[in-house]
Amino acid sequence: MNRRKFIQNTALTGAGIATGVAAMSCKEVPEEKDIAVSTTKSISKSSYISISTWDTSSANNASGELLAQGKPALDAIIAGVAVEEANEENTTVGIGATPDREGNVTLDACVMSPDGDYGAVLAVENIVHVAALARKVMEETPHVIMASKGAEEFAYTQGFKKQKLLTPASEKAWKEWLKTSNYQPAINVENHDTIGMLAMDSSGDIAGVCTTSGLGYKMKGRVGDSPIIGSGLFIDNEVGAAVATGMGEEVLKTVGSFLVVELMRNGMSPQKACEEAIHRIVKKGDRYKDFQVAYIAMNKTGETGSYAIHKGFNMMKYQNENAEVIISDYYNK
Ligand code: SD4
Repeated sequence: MNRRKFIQNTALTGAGIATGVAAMSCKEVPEEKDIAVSTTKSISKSSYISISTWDTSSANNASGELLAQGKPALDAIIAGVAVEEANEENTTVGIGATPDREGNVTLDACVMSPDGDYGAVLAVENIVHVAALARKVMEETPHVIMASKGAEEFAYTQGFKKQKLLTPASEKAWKEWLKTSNYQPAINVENHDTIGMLAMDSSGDIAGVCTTSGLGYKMKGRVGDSPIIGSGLFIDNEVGAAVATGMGEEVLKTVGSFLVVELMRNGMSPQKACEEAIHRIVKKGDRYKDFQVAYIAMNKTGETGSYAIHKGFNMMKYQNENAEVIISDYYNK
């Protein structure tokens, strides 16, 4: 048990960033090539850490670099995920995201601050930076969730610009999809790249964010776990934080991120807590074979963990000017 296998770790200079792949298995794993994941290190008070879901290193490094400058976790994560929200190539976040089956790009996001505040926007159209908008809901309104047209109108009052989110590429892909209209979210494909990001700043305060367009070709009006407190994201600054990605319906039914944080409160490591939350889903029956769910988590001492149902999930980690790609361990071996 707890066998550690170091695969590769390459330090880059200049930008002060290193990229590497660290690997560790937390259970008996038959195949060396499948061994994965998770680093656990203690963090000192003056240290900081940012982690994010999937291959979102530009976003996570942007957050990490702000933390390195002493910026608060909340500012770092909102600026971090904004990098991907503005990236047209990412088809599950912000501009260029995959639309619903009627061709509307609708975005969901939420944020939690170290003092336990929460803000979210659901099914918003025409606004790229919905994580920043969720923060505005948290800080500038008496509410915690705003949806659809109301959220969009609120955005304009806060100075957000109206922007078309359906790009020529995402429109072309949607028109292609319409030929079959086959709704079958594929593991690690249509679920890929929603960003959940968690950060602890040099004061030891934790904040988190989740931003997504949800599942590609979803039904009009569908909202997943990502903007919902306790499911897509949960922070308790006394304990730690967790964020989810993948099939939101399943995360919602197990209130996954809250579960991970509560398990950490009861003494589990972030790694074990992510594993247990995945087990709650897979033990319901065989349907897990057709969808992906993954969690990442951190606790107050700077330990991190990640776990997925299926192979192919990564966590980005930036700590003390060192950026790593963590290949996540997974259930379905
Ligand atoms: C959702 N959980 O809307 C999101 C999708 C996702 O990576 O995370 N994709 O269900």
